[in-house]
Amino acid sequence: MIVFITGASAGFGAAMARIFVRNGHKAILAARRTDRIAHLAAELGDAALPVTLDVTSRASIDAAIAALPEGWRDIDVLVNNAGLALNTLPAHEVPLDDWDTMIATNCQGLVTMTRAVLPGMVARGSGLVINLGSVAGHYPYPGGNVYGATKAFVEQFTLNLRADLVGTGVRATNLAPGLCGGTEFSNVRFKGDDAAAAKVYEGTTPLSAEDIANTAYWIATLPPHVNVNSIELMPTCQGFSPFTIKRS
Ligand code: NDP
Ligand code: 8X3
Repeated sequence: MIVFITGASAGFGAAMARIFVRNGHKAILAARRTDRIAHLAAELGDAALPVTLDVTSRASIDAAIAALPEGWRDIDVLVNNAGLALNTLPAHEVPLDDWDTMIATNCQGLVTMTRAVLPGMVARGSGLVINLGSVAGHYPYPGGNVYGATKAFVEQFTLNLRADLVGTGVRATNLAPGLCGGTEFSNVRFKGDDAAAAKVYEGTTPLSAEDIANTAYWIATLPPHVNVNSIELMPTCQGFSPFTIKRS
């Protein structure tokens, strides 16, 4: 299989690249930080191809796809993993730029990548798009505002892809993890405040990037007649909140 992974420079994406390559597949490692994907490609050898890519730029996506060398163009699996949360401030205080960046990356970037890769899959009569959703797209929490909304978008877009793709042989999955540690996610969300990021995981055994990579690998290696529409994972230590009731 040829697997195109966005956000392969860290976290889930890097872990996915490792598991696919170690199991004999080829991985295209896409992200903005060229040095990070080059380093990972050096670790993984000839079966990994680093591609500098900013998913928020349609020109960057088009150029990256057009420049894929012979032997790397027939993408079997697209993992739309690049994404981020910024901030946990309430809706009336959070900088609008943070919302714009999340929408540009998690929604606009994801659909643009999908639109670029999908025609080839449909023409070949096979393929799989795995989109990284989140529990934040299923359950609201304070400060989740636009981040959660982008992930709800990801899930509905994935289901609507399924509606369009029935009969084409192309599959689509929304992969929605809960609390997951050991990635840069919270450092990005708290804008480099490592203490605040670490606090998120204090006293927990969160999911790991390897848990998510193993799940993506399992989805991708199911028989072609099986489509996982949506799958949600949480660490055992995570649960649900009761409704908030503000009493006077
Ligand atoms: P990380 O911050 O560790 O990795 C995010 C990746 O996205 C990086 O490789 C980053 O690469 C890439 N990225 C960000 N913006 C862009 C962009 N504009 N263009 C290309 N690549 C970009 O996060 P995780 O691995 O934890 O998260 C991966 C995905 O999973 C995200 O979509 C996240 O929302 C989702 N998720 C995470 C959870 C968690 O708790 N960790 C739980 C549920 C879902 P670079 O900066 O080099 O471009
Ligand atoms: C990441 C999980 O709970 O931090 O998508 O929103 S959470």
